[in-house]
Amino acid sequence: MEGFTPWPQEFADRYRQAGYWLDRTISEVMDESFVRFGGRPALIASGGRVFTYQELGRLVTRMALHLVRLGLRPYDRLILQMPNIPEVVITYLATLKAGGIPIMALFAHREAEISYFAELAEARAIAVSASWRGFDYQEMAAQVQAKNPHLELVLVAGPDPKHGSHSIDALLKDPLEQRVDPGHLPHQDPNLPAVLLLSGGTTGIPKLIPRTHNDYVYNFLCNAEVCRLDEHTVSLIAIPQEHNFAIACPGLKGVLSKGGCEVLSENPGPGDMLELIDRHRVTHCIAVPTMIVGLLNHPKRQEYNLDSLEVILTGGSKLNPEIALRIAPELGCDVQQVLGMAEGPLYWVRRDDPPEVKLYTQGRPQSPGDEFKIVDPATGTEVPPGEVGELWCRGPHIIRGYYRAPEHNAKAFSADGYYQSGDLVRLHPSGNVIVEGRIKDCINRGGEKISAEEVENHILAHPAVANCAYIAMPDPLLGERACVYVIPRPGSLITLKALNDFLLQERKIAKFKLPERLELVDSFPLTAVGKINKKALRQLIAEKVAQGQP
Ligand code: OOB
Repeated sequence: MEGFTPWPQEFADRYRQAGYWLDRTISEVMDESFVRFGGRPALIASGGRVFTYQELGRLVTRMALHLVRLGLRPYDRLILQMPNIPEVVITYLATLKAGGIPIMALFAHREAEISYFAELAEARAIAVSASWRGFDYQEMAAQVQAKNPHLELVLVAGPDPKHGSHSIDALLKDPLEQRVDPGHLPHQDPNLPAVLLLSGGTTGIPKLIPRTHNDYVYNFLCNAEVCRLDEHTVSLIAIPQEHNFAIACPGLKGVLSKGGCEVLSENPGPGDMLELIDRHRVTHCIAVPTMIVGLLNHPKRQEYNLDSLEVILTGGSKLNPEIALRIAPELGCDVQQVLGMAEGPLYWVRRDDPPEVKLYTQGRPQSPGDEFKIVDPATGTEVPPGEVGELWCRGPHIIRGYYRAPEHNAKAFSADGYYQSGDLVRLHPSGNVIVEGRIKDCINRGGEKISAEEVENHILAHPAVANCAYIAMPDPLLGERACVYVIPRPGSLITLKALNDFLLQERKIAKFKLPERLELVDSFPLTAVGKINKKALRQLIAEKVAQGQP
């Protein structure tokens, strides 16, 4: 497939021989579960609606047949963008079953991001929810479609489709499987991309990450083992379902592969999460660290029965040890940290690691087939054990290249195929790694990654801005928030509100990327080679924040 970098044959052979790659598609594995666990609950929606494996399987097949009937062809890309409602699960699995490739957009994305993905991947279809919390996704899809002629098919979760789009509600009520034989649905090649994930953590504009069936099936099966999932697992997903953590680490597919049940929370707030844990006897909760802080500090926490909760799986940003220490005594459950990346690497703490390892490290590779080194980023040579360096990873579920990004791939992967993560880590004597920082130019806002260059390009389009630097400032709750240093054009005035109005209304970017502080300056500190010295700016803003300066 054009734009996709496969694993070299020697590695593919090795991964197959070791039993990591099964040469099965995601749909084959899911279909097996739908039959095997038939009458058991597979999915529970926020409103309490329960889907058994059998029912979910039927709806997925039905929707897949409709997608093919509407013109989706094998390997066509479909942008998926919905909140945590059952339709997101059904449409995701149906796209795979129809032979298409879902692009896992985030619900928070707006026209700028969605248009960019549509263009880059030449998407043929988009599936959105109608309007949600005051934003009209259908209207946005129509705007994206107007600029992207290859985007032919718009599907909308909701009853009243506009602009010639199709209602997912109506499709799910039409039992096409009774008229068309599902046996004729296309079969995909397990060596080719199944899903395109979004990169969170790269330098530069966001990239698309091709995950093949072989790599992604192994990814969730391996995760399900490491996180000890089984038929009794009830897993709460309150982070966006489209995120890698929620869909495959172990996420939806890990849970379904083992016969467990996923509870989908539409709302990521701690009140809803506590209520759902109590009501559905949740055993595994997937959360970013800020959500754990929310659960711990919720004023009505004592009113809920959390006895069923065995473990909180957490990653996306660093878990503060002070918070980690409160989990067992206050929530009565275990915690399992993961350093995860959409590019594939997954470093898990193990449930039987000793307490200090569990609380203070972010884990070790999930698979025996994973290789990693900690290197000096300047030279690419390994640092002595215990010293800080960049984490480089290679393995059966780690990509060899971004989708349609040859120039970036040459920089992000070593000649021998290691993914250069941009994360700074140190090896703990236990063999686990500890995250110490990062060298990639992005902001991690409570697990939501923002590429600095992407937002800077939008900010530079403002007529009052001569130059800018978008950087992280420390925040006690989210870890980091975004701050922008701006050199205004001579004679121009700019305020944070005016800038953010421009970013939202003119540039149409996702709200979580808006800078939360604006610093006006006449010049920037520069590095020896004349680049903006962001490290110096980060130090400057950290001092101001620490001193409480407005
Ligand atoms: C997960 O994936 P992404 O792709 O959204 O973000 C990856 C980046 C990492 O490179 C690292 O900078 C940061 O997020 N990160 C962590 C972390 N887990 C991820 N930083 C510190 N401590 C951690 N535990 O975020 C992701 C993917 C799968 C599972 C879980 C998280």
